[in-house]
Amino acid sequence: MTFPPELLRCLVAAQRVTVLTGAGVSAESGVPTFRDAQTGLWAKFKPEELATPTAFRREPRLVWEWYAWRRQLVAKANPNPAHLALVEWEKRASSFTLITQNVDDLHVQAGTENLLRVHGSLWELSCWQACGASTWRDESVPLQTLPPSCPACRGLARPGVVWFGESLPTRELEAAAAACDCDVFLTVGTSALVYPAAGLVHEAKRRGAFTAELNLEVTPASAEVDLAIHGPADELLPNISRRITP
Ligand code: BJW
Ligand code: ZN
Repeated sequence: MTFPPELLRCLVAAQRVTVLTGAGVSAESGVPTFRDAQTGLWAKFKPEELATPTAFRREPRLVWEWYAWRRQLVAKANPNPAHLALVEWEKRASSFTLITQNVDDLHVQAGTENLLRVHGSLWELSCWQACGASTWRDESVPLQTLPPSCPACRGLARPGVVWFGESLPTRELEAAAAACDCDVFLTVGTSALVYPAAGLVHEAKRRGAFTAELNLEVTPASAEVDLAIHGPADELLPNISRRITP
């Protein structure tokens, strides 16, 4: 595998590195990407139509069944070489921020420390009634009751993820925007379709970062970045990481 020398030079010299990941990073771990064709039971639903407050208001049980199915898939998954290469990279970099859109927590499991989960987590729940209870973690598979309820008010609980039309968590979004002030911004395994996360690479470029994309396919970001490399993240990331090790 050959990498453009300009990428390797920039990576070696970079003091501040920011990486944005999407579902493609977890594909090799067996977690379906968001826009993959849904399988079996879910083939007739568009994920974009399930991941909305409107869908949940209309059919909370159906939406919870979809999340329960995904929790059971993710529970069996382990971090792959792409997640692990990012952990190694963080250890060597003077400043490293990983922004992930993934809700599978595989970066947490791999051991990344400076991690911003901008779309939440499949393993967290919150109160749909917003009774004031804070978000809680529930890693049981299967869930004890479906749909689950809020431990404080006994009303309906919701998955602790960010749906279309909802605001991203303020602290994470602000920190992600600050991390656009970097030397290298790498976007990996994301379709670059969902905002505001998809806008971060443009912001980094505007602020002078060298920008690169690693993805199996061409995305709307490909033409904007300084360098687009096509291939699987679980091969590209460990390979890059090895080449920039002193
Ligand atoms: C591989 C690979 C391998 C595969 N190796 N690569 C500006 C312009 C237009 C629209 C908007 C805008 N600003 C906001 C919007 C609206 C909306 C939006 O972006 N819509 C667009 C779709 C048009 N955004 C929102 O609503 C956001 N909220 C917001 O902006 O609030 C502000 C506001 C609030 C109230 C009023 C007014 C304003 C919220 C977005 C939340 C997204 N949530 C989801 C669901 C999370 C929960 C769940 O998982 O169920 O997040 S949607 C879904 O997409 C999920 C993902 O994190 C996200 C991104 O997907 P990702 O990771 O890119 O996955 P895929 O499947 O799309 O792509 C996989 C890629 O991997 C592919 O490219 C493959 O090629 C590649 N690949 N194998 C390398 N081995
Ligand atoms: Zn409640």
